[in-house]
Amino acid sequence: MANLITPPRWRLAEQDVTPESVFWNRREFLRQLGFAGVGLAGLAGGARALAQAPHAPGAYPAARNAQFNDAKLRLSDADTVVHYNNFYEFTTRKDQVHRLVDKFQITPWQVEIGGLCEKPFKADVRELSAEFPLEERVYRFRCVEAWSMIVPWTGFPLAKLLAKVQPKAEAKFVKFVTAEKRDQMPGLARLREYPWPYTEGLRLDEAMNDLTLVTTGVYGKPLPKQMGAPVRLVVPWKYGYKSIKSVVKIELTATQPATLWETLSAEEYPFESNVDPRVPHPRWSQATERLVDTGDRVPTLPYNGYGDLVAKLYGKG
Ligand SMILES: Nc1nc2c(c(=O)[nH]1)N[C@H]1C(S)=C(S)[C@@H](COP(=O)(O)O)O[C@H]1N2
Ligand SMILES: [Mo]
Repeated sequence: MANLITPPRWRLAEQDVTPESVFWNRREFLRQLGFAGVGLAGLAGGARALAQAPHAPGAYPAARNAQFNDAKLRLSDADTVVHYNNFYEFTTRKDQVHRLVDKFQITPWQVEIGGLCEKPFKADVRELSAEFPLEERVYRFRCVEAWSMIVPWTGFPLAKLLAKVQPKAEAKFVKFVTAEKRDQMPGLARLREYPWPYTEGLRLDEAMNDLTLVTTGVYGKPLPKQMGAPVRLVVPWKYGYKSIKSVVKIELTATQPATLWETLSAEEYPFESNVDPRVPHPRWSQATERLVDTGDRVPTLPYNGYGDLVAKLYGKG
């Protein structure tokens, strides 16, 4: 099971500076918007409105919501974060994901929201998120492999999207599914035994919690492909694998959905997966974590530091 069962490697192969235009796939965004060869300064009229849409460069940076950086966390270095990725659909090598995403097509991108709800719909991701104002939130992010980072995400609460589709009373869980594009994701064929597509799930009350963020950007820009463009989830009190990337489907269900990692190893990657320093992974301690950019080792916090907002979901606090 490759990296998730291998001791993490702290030395990054690639610390060198990459031009912004490369690591943010900026040219790609412009091409998708039909602005290839046109400078942003040249946009006018209707084009300007489009540039305000959540997936356009003009929508960024969104205003920071100060409520979600009360600890005044120091942001992790952006260049390190965008080149250190887990995205097994491409490769298990964290420093190589960004090199393998060129062929990954993120426009057009339909997202389907259905299952046990009154108003299911399917829409392009830009329409879907256009009605929800974007905000920036600084969250701690803790991978089960015991590395962590502090990231300014841009997005909107999943609760708003769920309110729009109106979950039925029978809905108790939310299932999320990543795109499965065989021709564009070389990792799918290499990890043949994995139960693709990548799926994740939350209880409905977890999904409705204000912290759970539908995420379209990072560091004040649209998400780069290696970080789960055009839309991913961020669930900061749970281990990183719950924060599923490049989502195409969201489904309300009555029963707990199977997830990729739980299917592979329920003992190591259970459905709930709240960050908990007292519960070791079967093969390593979860008491501390290593910040990806500085290499500093720091204590891991219960619920990754979000107990005041989520412990109540588990009958604690
Ligand atoms: N579809 C998909 N989503 C995924 C993963 C993946 O392999 N595929 N990896 C998960 C894991 S283990 C982590 S730690 C985070 C990493 O997100 P980042 O690369 O943006 O830091 O994405 C999560 N979401
Ligand atoms: Mo992870």
